[in-house]
Amino acid sequence: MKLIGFPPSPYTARVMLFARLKGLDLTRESPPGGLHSPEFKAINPIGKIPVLQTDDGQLLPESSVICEFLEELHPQRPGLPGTAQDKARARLIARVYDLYAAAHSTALMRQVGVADADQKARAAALEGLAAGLAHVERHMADAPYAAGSQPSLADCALLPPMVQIRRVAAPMFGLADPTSGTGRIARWWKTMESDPVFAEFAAGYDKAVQGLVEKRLAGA
Ligand SMILES: N[C@@H](CCC(=O)N[C@@H](CS)C(=O)NCC(=O)O)C(=O)O
Repeated sequence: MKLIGFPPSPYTARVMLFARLKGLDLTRESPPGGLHSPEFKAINPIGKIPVLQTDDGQLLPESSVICEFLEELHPQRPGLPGTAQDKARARLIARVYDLYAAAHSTALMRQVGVADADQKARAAALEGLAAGLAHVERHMADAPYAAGSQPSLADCALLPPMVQIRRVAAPMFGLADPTSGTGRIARWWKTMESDPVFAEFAAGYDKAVQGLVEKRLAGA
């Protein structure tokens, strides 16, 4: 199995981290011909990464669906632990982030390196992102992991965007950093920093995000 995606993509990172949490060997490859190429359009006509390619050649887009597929294949491994309620909470955190916060974070990422960026759109994205994160926070467990006492899909969904926010929305655009202070996201972030698997992944992903930011600032 391989995952088609780019390292700075938070959705690609979600799947790579979930696979790591489950102890699965998943290699990543860039979209053949590039993201906007006819080759990649044949793989995913929606034109989005990531896409999972199974060993028998099946193609599966959408990061949450890919994670659920890996979970179905290996339910005995870590990923979605606990009761039905625990699993629902993990899924809900990922879903709420995707539905109510993700688009705003993407909008801000797209403004990096844009000299005449739309200030109204930026303000709306900052407001929307803060509101979306507050919704996420309301559904999080008190500690230590996002959905409870064990790591789950929820941590894998939240870690990449939070790394992005710490690099872009907070320092560059003035969003109140959700990982500092006393809120649930801040307490959860401390767990991410002290858990070797998540901390190592966050460091690597941060480098990928930093690389993208530098490229955009340089106008590439
Ligand atoms: N809902 C999708 C979102 C994927 C997504 O938006 N991927 C971005 C990269 S982070 C992408 O492929 N963007 C390319 C484009 O919009 O042209 C998922 O969860 O996989």
